[in-house]
Amino acid sequence: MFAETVRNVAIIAHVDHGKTTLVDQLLYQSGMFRQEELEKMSGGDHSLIMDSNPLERERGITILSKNCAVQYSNGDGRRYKINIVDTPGHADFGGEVERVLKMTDGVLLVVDAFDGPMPQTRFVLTKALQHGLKPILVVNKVDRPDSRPEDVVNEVFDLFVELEANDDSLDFPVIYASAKEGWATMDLSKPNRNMKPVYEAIIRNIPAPKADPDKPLQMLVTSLEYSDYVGRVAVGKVFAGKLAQAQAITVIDKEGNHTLQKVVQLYEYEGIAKKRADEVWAGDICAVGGLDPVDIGDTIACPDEPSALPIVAIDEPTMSMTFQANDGPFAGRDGRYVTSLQIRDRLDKELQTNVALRVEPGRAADEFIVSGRGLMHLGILLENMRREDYEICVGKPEVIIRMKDGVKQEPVERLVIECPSDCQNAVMSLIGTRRSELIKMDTKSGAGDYVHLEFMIPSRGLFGLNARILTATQGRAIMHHTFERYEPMRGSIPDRQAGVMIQSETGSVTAYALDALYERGLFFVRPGDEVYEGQVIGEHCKDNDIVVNAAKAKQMSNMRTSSKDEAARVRPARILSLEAMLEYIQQDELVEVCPGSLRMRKRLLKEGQRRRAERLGPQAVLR
Ligand SMILES: Nc1nc2c(ncn2[C@@H]2O[C@H](COP(=O)(O)OP(=O)(O)OP(=O)(O)O)[C@@H](O)[C@H]2O)c(=O)[nH]1
Ligand SMILES: [Mg+2]
Repeated sequence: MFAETVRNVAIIAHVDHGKTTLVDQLLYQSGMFRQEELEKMSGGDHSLIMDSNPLERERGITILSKNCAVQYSNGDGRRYKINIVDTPGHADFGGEVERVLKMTDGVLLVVDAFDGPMPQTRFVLTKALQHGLKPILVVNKVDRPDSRPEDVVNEVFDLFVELEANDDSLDFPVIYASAKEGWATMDLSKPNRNMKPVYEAIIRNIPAPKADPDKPLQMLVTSLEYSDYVGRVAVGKVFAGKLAQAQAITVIDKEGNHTLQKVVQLYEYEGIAKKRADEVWAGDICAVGGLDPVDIGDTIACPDEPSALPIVAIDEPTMSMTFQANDGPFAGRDGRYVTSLQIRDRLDKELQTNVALRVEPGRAADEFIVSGRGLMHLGILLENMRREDYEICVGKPEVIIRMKDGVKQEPVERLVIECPSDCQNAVMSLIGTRRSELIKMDTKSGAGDYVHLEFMIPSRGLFGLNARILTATQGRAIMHHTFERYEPMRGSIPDRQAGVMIQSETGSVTAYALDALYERGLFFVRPGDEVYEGQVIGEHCKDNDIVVNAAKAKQMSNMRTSSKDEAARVRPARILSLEAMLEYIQQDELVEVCPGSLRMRKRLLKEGQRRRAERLGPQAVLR
């Protein structure tokens, strides 16, 4: 039977533990491609093949989960098709991981041989166990000089026990690998030169899909892609029956509505590409183009005997922010699409495939409330819009509060911080003010004097924390957090403590002016930068906002004085990333996101307006 020669496997892990590098190696070593082809696909600059979109390459992270497939012949002469799903490791995309797991029958749980299990390892493993998926542990990066593979295996085992895995799962096979160097072994004392043990372990340990080709067609849509030619492309596994090109099908949505449609394009995966297929059999993963309507969680069924598969839960957003047209004085200088109508169209298009995103009208006509799974999720959308020549102003991200049984609830996250033990006090005092509780404190075995701290903390408490922890520990601490659950609202958490410096007039920043303001604080701008009235140009060293003029030119005089401009004291500007800016701003401020620039500004640009708003109360400040 066809399904017996198919394996569907997802690669899951905490961020950066090497999932995509591993998938790339599995593609490289499958023998399906010539070396030049692979080099071309990776963009020729040592990028990962599977991180194919420009933002993924720039940031070195996976944003979208992706399918690929390799052929593998094992010793018994059978040829297998292994469908591999690479998943994103960042916590904001956890919901996507959970969904794509529905396509698979097993997982490779990749864990860094130094880090050991981290918060997202726990999250994705919980989901895999809940779905009854067979795990294989891949201890990756064993080439690292500080690697501690045996300890890591024990830690993962403890995690399985803590998550109440059954005996069968507890018996997980272990592979030691260096995805980067392209080798894997089941036994560290027996070095190996290729990835063969990984293919073999998949075929041996991951069950063939339970799929009956003789039953009526059922395919579950687990992700969506978008093509300019055919619109939405539905991706998922065929659980029963088979699908053929041009076949009539019934799409059953989550409410149980049926629509009769036709398969316009049918694809299966081959390598990293989608290949046109005449037929796709139960057990395989495929993509269907030309359906409308179609959505995640829908079942594609046979019109004669349509029956729906269990629905796929979609994560509710936990964070929202307002998007509005750029109404600052530099609007339209940089981007091509600036009107609120253009922004709305772009958001509508995003909603086609970005399933965890919500868009609602805002308080004002040109304002939208955009909600998502976290700062990274919304930040990536903004980054993509910048690249496509949009200009947008966005407000301070807010966590989404829910009411449950008459009680206000807020998102709470599991936060892990690892740092040398001499930093521990600094970390604890920063976290202490943020309504968190310490749930675990360990020394990290086999890793010098590192400590491992785990907290539960309201998502609100995470704003701006990363930057402060890095400063307090001179960059020696690492921190990761993952959404855990909604809990009754905890007390207030201090806002940004410092005030800001607000520019008083439009102009170009001078070294002379920065020198005169040297004692006042830090600057986000450099000499020569164009600034405008109402722009936030620096951080005040005190807790109140002040209006300054960083564009003040030196008075011209005939006399040569001691050349102060040449000796101007200018500290290096503090250049914040988009996400750092979003964490930095307060409610009366906006981040202006343009293709070539990022600025922070007051919502109300004129000092008079701000004063009036202050008198009338905070609501007036929010227009
Ligand atoms: N030393 C070493 N580094 C590795 C190994 N595998 C991956 N890396 C490095 O780890 C970093 C992250 O690798 P990725 O493959 O992008 O990790 P990922 O798990 O796909 O990351 P996300 O998709 O963003 O969650 C890259 O800099 C890799 O070069 C390995 O076996 N050894
Ligand atoms: Mg990746």
